[in-house]
This record gives sequence, C-alpha cells and structure tokens, in this order.
Amino acid sequence: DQGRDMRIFVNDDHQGHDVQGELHNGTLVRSFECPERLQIIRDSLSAQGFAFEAPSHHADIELLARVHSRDYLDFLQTAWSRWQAEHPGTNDALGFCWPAHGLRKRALPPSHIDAAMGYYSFCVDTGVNAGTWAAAKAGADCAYSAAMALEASRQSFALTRPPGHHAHTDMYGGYCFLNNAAVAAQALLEQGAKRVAILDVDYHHGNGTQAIFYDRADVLTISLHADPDVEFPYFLGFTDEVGEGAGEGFNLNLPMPFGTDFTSWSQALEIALARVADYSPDALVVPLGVDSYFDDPISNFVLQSQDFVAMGQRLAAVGLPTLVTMEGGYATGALGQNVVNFIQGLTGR
Ligand code: Q9C
Ligand code: ZN
Repeated sequence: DQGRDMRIFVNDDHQGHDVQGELHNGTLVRSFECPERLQIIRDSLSAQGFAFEAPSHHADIELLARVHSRDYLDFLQTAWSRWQAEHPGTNDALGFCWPAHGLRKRALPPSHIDAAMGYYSFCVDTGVNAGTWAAAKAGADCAYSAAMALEASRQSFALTRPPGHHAHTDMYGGYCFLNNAAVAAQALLEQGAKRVAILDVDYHHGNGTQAIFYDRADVLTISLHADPDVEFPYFLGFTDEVGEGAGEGFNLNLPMPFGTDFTSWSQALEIALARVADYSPDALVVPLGVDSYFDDPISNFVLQSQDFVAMGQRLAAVGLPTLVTMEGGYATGALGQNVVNFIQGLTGR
C-alpha cells in the first residue's frame, strides 16, 4: 500500500446530504457540492492503493461545543424536522432573510424556522436536507479520528463532505456546517499539542476557521485564497485581519487575484510557511481545496493537476505531523486526480 504513514478516515454517511437547489447566478441549480465528489475522490485514491478507515472515534457534543455554540449545534440537529413540519414535501431547507446591517440580531434565536435559517447562516448557497446533520456529524468524527491518529502516525486525512472551513462558531454557509479543521485543531490541543497551525489552501478564504480562533493564540490560522473583494466569502479574508485580543498576530490572510498560477501561489505559500516556522507548532492542519484548479466551475485561479503534487511535497517538507481535511473542488472530471496528486506529493508515495 502507498502512504503507510497516512491514515485516511472516510465519511460513509455523506450521501444523505444532497442539495437540489443552490442559488447560482440567479437560478436554482443542483449544488456544486454534491455526493459524487466524495465517491470520485475515494475511487481515485483507491485505484492508487490507498486504504480507508471508518471513523475510529466519535466527536461528542462537548468537543464540538468548544468550536461551535451550543444553540447552533441544537439548531443543526433539529433544522430539518422543523423545516419539514413547516414546509412539507420540499427537499431543501434554504434560508432567505438575514439579520444584515442595521437589522436586529436578537439575543435569542427566532421562533420561525425560516428566520432561524437566516440567523444561523450567512449566505444562500447552502441548503439543509434530511441527511445533512448525519453527514456533517460523521465528517466531524472523521476529523476527530484523524487528530487521534496523529499520535502514532505522521499524517492523516479526513476525507469528507460537506466541507467545513466556511462554518463559523454559529453560522453555516459556503456548503459548510461543522468546521472539521477547527474540530481537528481543538482535538490536537486537547491531546497535548501546545500550538497548532492551520494552513488553508482552498481557493476560498477560510472565514469560519479564522473567526473561530480569531481571539486565540494557541491556533495560528493562515489562509491562501482569492481576493475577497471579488470572490466569496466577500466579507472576510482581507490582509488587515490579524487577530484580536490574545489572538492578535495569530491570523494571516494571503489574498490573490483572479488568474493566479502556481508560481505566484507558491510565493504566498512561502510567506505562509515562514510564519508557520516562526510559530513553531506541534502539528499542522491543512484544509485542502483543489478548487484552485484552472477548470473549476466556480473558481478563478489557474493551477494545473501537477501543481497539486508539488503542493503536497512542499507541505511534507515542513516536517510536521500533518492532518488534512477535504474542503472544496468542483471540477468533477479532474477532482480525483487532483486530490490523489496532493496526497501522493504529501506522502512521498
Ligand atoms: N455562484 C468551498 O469551497 N458559493 N466552498 C458559490 C457560486 C460559494 C465554496 C456560489 C462557494 C463556497 C468549501
Ligand atoms: Zn473553496
């Protein structure tokens, strides 16, 4: 088998999360973040000899509640049944009204499910359906298991969907519900790590991860991403966001313009890795998105498949225990190869 030091925990409960309506360019289309994605990645890794495990550990609510709020976790677990009671016969629960700008975000969550959907989210690209909670929870189990595996292995991978890095303490969005990378980092700290660095290489800013650890110094958050002035999530991910309170100086954003290629991307990566080295963490968490690929249907960087090999190799050279979480990547024709390339680069096949 390839990558003997790499343990891969796969989410086998992901299929139930299957959103039919994503608002895209003014029209409802099936979500780009679809169940086929995970199967494609799994098949491609499998063809290269990688083996998979079901989650060995279950993330209890106490662990999740150290990176998410309890009321948000309660909401996620009950949203579908509340929606179904209010709107029988629909497939997706979708928010449409938010406590934006001068509107009142009340201290208590609203009574009506339609309002709660807006209260606990930040955008309209993310639907909830009957299987969403089970899929998201099993993903957090994968992330927690990957953290536990780092005690004995050098590398681990939470192969899961829906992704996690856009999920805040108390908001879903960007296809994300539970922040798997944050769960993993928190678990690593509780296992004895003094400092954990999260280096987010997804095309989009890791807004949720940044927000969760914004006032903490025990987790360094770094994100390489498309400039939020012109790309989702639009309202976070700028260079002047450096952390606050005890966390001041422990967040680094490296936004890049549309059309960024791997040469330019790599220059940002070197800046990120210099900061990681300076921080001297005990472990590295890498939210992996391959949506920086040139042919991604919703993204605007131009990385090539081979670049993901080099990306994995460069991260391996850092020499830290490394935990990868699966985030974005929507070019389904190349998705499997791109993830395989990264993992082969990281494991040094
Ligand atoms: N019209 C991740 O890659 N929605 N999330 C796009 C396109 C935001 C992507 C809407 C994309 C979120 C994990
Ligand atoms: Zn992304």
